[in-house]
Amino acid sequence: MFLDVPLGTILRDAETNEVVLEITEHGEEKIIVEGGMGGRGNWHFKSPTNQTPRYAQPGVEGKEGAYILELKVLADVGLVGFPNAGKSTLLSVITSAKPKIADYEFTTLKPNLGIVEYRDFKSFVMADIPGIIEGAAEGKGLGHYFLRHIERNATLLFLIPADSNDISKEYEILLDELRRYNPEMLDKARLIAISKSDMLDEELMDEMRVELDKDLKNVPYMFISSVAQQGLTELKDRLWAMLND
Ligand SMILES: Nc1nc2c(ncn2[C@@H]2O[C@H](COP(=O)(O)OP(=O)(O)OP(=O)(O)O)[C@@H](O)[C@H]2O)c(=O)[nH]1
Ligand SMILES: [Mg+2]
Repeated sequence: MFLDVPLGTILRDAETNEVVLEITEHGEEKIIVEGGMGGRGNWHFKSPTNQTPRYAQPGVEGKEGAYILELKVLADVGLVGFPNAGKSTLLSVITSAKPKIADYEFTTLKPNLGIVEYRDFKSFVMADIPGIIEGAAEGKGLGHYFLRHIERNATLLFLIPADSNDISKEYEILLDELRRYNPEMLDKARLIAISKSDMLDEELMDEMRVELDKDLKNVPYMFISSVAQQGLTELKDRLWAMLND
């Protein structure tokens, strides 16, 4: 029997709970329990001197086993942004999570998790946390309380709205708050998504690119819109690539 499983599936022995194997490559095939072998009937043993042999060879029994298939989440993404940046909206569009969304700050008061279902059964978890503001280190806004929820994430996705007065400054403030919380947060891979880009036209985007290339230096950024569903596939591709780097 063949069983198709998603990448990242691990197989545990149901009795010992030990991990027996893990599917780490696309298209990988593993034999879990070997099937039996057919026997040989008596006509196999027919010979000139024995036309009606009474001897036959029995087959070999197949093996049996009980296993548990478990999907190991390979890695995940934490969303970082000011209140109202569109974090929960993004989560609601690329996962089946249904977080509260509203046009005011601090809509999200507790973290939300969603699974981004990705092509070929790939998936990763995305965490949406309350917005961070300047001075969070001193306890402003919801402070640093929720940063621990993204402390273990492999990758950080910074969400900065297209109508921000100064995108690179907003990014620096967020980065500084993370640094003050725990300098190790800066060791994580980062991507900036400029949200609500449906408010921009191509010309404006081109102008912004010139500025952003200069100010953001080597931090990768891209334009997305959750509402207009723009750039979301590319976003998932890039996050996936970062997670697997
Ligand atoms: N035009 C436009 N508006 C958006 C987009 N994404 C979100 N918004 C709007 O931005 C507002 C805030 O969205 P939320 O997703 O609640 O923002 P948030 O970052 O989760 O906010 P907090 O939970 O308060 O930190 C809502 O009015 C959304 O409808 C987008 O792609 N385009
Ligand atoms: Mg929110």
